Amino acid sequence: MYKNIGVFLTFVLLLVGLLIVGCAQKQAAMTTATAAMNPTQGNTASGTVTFTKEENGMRVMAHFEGVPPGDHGFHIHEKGDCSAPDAMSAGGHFNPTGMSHGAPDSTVRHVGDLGNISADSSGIAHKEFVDPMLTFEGANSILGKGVILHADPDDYTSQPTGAAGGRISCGVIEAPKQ
Ligand SMILES: [Cu+2]
Ligand SMILES: [Zn+2]
Repeated sequence: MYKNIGVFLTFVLLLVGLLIVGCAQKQAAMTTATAAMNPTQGNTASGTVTFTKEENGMRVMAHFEGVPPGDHGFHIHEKGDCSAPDAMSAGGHFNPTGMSHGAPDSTVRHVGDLGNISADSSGIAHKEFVDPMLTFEGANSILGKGVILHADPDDYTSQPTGAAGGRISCGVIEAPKQ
């Protein structure tokens, strides 16, 4: 009898161990996601935005072409839906914490407020930075959300959008296919 309990306990411990290893592998796999950005109707801005989890936040690498020269508001929006010709289907700024709109380096901001991206005279826009608020887990998870590049600069002040104007490019944040 005593011997059987020993065997049983060993078996249970083995199962628990396997579960822990399995969960850890799932967590480790979720370190990167990508949004393929397509122009909205009447626009030409296309590109790729890659999100990579780091110790102090999320590294964001954005690359666009076909962008009118100058600054353009750049946000994560609440819906991963680019189906409308003007991308209004992506909804408002991603704001799970119920804050006001602001600059990316402000403590008062939407989680989705990623500031501006500047395009050069040939229409190329590139920006790489680490954002402390973005995550792939919990209520603040950006997975499945939309990414929008706007026609105008984000002034970091006007509510609730930063007065960034129309939406010239839209994409959905997706985990890589396994
Ligand atoms: Cu926006
Ligand atoms: Zn905002």
